[in-house]
Amino acid sequence: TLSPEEVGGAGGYNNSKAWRRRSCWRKWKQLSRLQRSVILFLFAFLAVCGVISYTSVGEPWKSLTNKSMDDQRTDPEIPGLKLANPAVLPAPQKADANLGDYPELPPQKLPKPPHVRRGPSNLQIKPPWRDVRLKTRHDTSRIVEEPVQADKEEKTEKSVISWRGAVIEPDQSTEPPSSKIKEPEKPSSVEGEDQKEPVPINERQVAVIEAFRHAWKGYKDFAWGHDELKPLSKSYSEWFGLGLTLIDALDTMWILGLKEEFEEARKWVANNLVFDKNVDVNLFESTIRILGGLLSTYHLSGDSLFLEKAKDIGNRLMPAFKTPSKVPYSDVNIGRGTAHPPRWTSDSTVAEVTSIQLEFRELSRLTGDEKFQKAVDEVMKHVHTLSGKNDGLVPMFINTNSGQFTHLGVYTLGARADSYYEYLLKQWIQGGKKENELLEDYMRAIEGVKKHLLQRSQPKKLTFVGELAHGHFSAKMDHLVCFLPGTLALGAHNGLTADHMALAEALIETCYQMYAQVETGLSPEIVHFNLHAQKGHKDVEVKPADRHNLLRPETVESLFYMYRFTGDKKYQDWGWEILQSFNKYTRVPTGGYTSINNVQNPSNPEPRDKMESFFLGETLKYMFLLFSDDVDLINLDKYVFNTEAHPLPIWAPA
Ligand code: DMJ
Repeated sequence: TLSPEEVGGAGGYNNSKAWRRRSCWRKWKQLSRLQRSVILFLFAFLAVCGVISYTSVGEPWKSLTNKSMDDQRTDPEIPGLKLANPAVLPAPQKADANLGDYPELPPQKLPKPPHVRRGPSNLQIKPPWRDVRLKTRHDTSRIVEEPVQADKEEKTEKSVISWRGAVIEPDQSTEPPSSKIKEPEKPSSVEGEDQKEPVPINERQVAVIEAFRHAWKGYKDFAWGHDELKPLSKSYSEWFGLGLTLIDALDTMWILGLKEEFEEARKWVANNLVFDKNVDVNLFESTIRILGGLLSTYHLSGDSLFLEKAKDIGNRLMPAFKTPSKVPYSDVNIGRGTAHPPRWTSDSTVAEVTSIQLEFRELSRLTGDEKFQKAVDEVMKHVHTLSGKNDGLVPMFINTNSGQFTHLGVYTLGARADSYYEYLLKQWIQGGKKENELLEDYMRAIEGVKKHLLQRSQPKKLTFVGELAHGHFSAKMDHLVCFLPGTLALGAHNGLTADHMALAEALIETCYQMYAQVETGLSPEIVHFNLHAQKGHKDVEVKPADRHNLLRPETVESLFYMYRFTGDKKYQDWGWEILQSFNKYTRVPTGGYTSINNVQNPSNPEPRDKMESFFLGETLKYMFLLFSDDVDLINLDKYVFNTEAHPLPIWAPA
């Protein structure tokens, strides 16, 4: 018999339902009593099972969900750690709010392939080289006064620019990529930033551009393609023979908007930068300057040339990790693929083996090749477990055979240990604030600094970080330690305790005084602080062997962070004073700047005839950023600077 649907009559759907109901009922009545009872019993049984499974399986499922949420919590249980949430500082906080909450985001525009985006004509981070005029700080106070407006701005920005960036995928983890990432990652430049009006640059930034151009002129005229300029003898020096200054300066040129200079330097990289050379390089220095410089330039420019070069040098540095302990050797022959410690020891420097992680981890993320990250993560995990620390403070040396610290008992935040502390925090930030061991070590170390190394000088009661040698405190502080206020402020901005910010404020004042109390207005390499008030004595004493200045960046670096996070103009003014002093005592008329031997003698500061690559890579870059009022000019919620001032993307929000 055909059903009504098959006949296709009008109202077939309803008819068919009635027809089905009727035929079911007929069939049911045809069943025996026993058959009907069995069927009813089965139905009842299934219903009871359903109720049981809801009550006994449903709840554990719920608690399982809660548990995994707990597991994902990033709040570490670290003594003394109070994660302030939201972060303790006013400026720029918008990226931290509701980080995971983007369900309604429209699909992100995919970044264009790197080769399409290459070149300053398509700057992702807009260079402010047009329209030079003074402008007041685009400030947080206005945002505070107009919360509604600020909220509106935030929402607009969220929907236009994913905070995660066009490239930084939400599922990026801190695990080595392994098979997860097959395709190379794209550069981090944020699409939406192209649409933003750049903040015009101000007079001080123009002065930095002028200083950079002057330095670059010297390098171009007398040292092109070589490692360092010798501006007085109008020649150059080689360290690795890899165009160190040129590579270190690439991203600075990009940020300063020097497109002609950048293009010319790019050509040199394309045609002349060859790593297949029988030359010994220092693993740390070539990682932070060359690998770091190439990676950040790749991110800013989107030019795959820089990634190719980064891969090449990264691979050539890998033999350094072939040691009995996997703690890397200090030196690698990048042509031969062999590595070795310095001639006189099998020790490596602690700061050197623990300050290459940001770069190698990023190289893994970009290439999809886990070996880089695995090698450097292993070092950190190993150091995390080592004995010989003093309340989180580490000795300066580590043996590549045994993997143990050596020369125990000496603790400093200066040379040979400095960037260990910096990279604990910065790796934690880079990885999306998930790797608790790093944070734990960082927090412990800062407590160790407070307990063992902090003192106040006389007469001005400047807070400084001294050194500890076998239980004896020394009031000696390297200029290198002046990275610390910036790092502390960065930690506080990322939600760590407010007293880190208070300490940062005290220490940056001290670092400034290391310039202000000296005759040339430039800091010596090392100072000794007076612990006892003596008539006519300043806080800062300088020994003859320590009175040189190498054009180092650390104080300017910290001034940059302090200004970004507080908006206090005094930090810009201090930086401006320092730039004047560099111009007065280190500028060489024929081009370039020189390190000097005597910061205490304004009539003859004794030029050393050397411009370090970090003057262009770091000092002038941080100056430019310090004077900028544009928080999006290398936004600190999107980028983390390596220890050579090369910005690398933060992988994922916390
Ligand atoms: C740079 O190479 C880096 O900042 C490093 O961490 C310390 N020394 C110089 C600058 O002073």
